[in-house]
Amino acid sequence: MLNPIAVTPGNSSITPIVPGFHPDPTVCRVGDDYYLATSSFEYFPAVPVFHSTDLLTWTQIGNILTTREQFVEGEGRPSLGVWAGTLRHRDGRFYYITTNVSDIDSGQIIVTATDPAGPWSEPVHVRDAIGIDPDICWDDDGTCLVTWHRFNFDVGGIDVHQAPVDPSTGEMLKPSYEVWSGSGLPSAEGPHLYRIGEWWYLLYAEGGTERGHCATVARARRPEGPYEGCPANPVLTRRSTNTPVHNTGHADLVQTASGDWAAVYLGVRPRGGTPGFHMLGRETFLSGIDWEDGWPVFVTDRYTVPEGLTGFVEDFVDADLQPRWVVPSGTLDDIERDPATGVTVPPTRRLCVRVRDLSWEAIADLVGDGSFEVRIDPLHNYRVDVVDGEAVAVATIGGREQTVGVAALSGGEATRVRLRAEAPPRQEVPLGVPAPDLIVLEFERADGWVELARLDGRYLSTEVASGFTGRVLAVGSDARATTARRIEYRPL
Ligand code: 6LW
Repeated sequence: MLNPIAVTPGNSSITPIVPGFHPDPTVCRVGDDYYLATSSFEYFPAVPVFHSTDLLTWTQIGNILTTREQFVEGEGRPSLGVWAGTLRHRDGRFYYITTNVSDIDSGQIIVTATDPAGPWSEPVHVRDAIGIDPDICWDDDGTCLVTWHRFNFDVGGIDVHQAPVDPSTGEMLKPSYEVWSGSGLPSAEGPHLYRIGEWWYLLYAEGGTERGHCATVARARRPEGPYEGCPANPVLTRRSTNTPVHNTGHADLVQTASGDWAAVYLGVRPRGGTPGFHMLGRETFLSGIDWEDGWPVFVTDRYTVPEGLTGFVEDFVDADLQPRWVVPSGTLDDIERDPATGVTVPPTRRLCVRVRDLSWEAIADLVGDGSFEVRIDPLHNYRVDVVDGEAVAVATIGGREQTVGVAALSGGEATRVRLRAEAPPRQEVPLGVPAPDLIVLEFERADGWVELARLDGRYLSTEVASGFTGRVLAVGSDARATTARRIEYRPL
């Protein structure tokens, strides 16, 4: 049976608060204001940062790592780059700590700012902390503690390590020590440490970031341990449950201004049968938190999340690009903007924006020749090339490129290209595994819209392409410069 669950739109257990690929969320509160940051992998500027006053509606206010000193590009492979981090506020200053997996030997990166919209400081490196998913926290005496998922090259294992660190230099003040090795599931990672009442809590992820993902918790009287695991572990998981959101885990707690507790966590929305395909990467969800016997209890359906706030129209007339625009390699410096003609992306480059909905359409007004595509990575994408008087639909799957539709343009200076993801027709008796969605590639001619191709969306999913990211829309191509004077995106 397909999708047997009756879902209530807007329930926080099924509707993300930050849709589109925004995994590993980390959150902090300052007075009545909440700030949230997520991983961004190869994309630059890196680490989108959001603001909210109610935990439900989030506005992107910038990106944290906006220079190539803060985020060294390295080899720039898909899904490397910036992984999970921690955002905290202390004594009037925001701290953000993360790992650049493309530059793993530089250890953990700490940047600080007084305004989370930026600018953020030059990076400080904790060079002796090799591993991923760092947390930053302060002991009762003000000592800064960094806790991370250590790569133990000697035994090939992994564990959660901690060290006191001078955050202004990155120097470790004493050798690191193991604090926990998890509840026994694979990959104890994504640790966050909190001082709550008489306890120190370690909330972390386990089970790997796929269908077995979960959040687990341990507590101790001192930050270095010894820790005891929660008897109810895992405290958050959708393993083996038939719900529309899967892979839930990697959570971060926040106390609300009114004294309640909540958590942000990641999850995916697969479609197309069971176990299905997820196209948008891992997204950020919100949960209520209750406390029972001194342990956090996730109440994932506590909140009603508003939907449909993802659409935008971009005409590129502002001096600065909106923070939603990113590039998978290089910088934004050679992306030209002219209020009269729009944005021009040179050959081999892409200007990208995350897709944030399960069903959507996007229209790019291309001036002259150019390309508009939806991609999950360079080897998996569908695009329309406008070239030499024709519109050409091209599908690239596993790096193999094929032309799947061609039609003549009707002339004129600009061509509107439309990409759309729509739910496939319901199959009462599915034969084989149904498509998660259909991608329709179209362009506009004097006599109306022309459909070039209608393609199975599974090939632009994480289950096929692998990796940690999700779909983006991209302007630009390897072959030619693309000028776009307007891009419009809306959920369907
Ligand atoms: C993240 C780590 C993980 O740093 O995925 O599978 C990484 N585990 O917790 C990238 O999101």
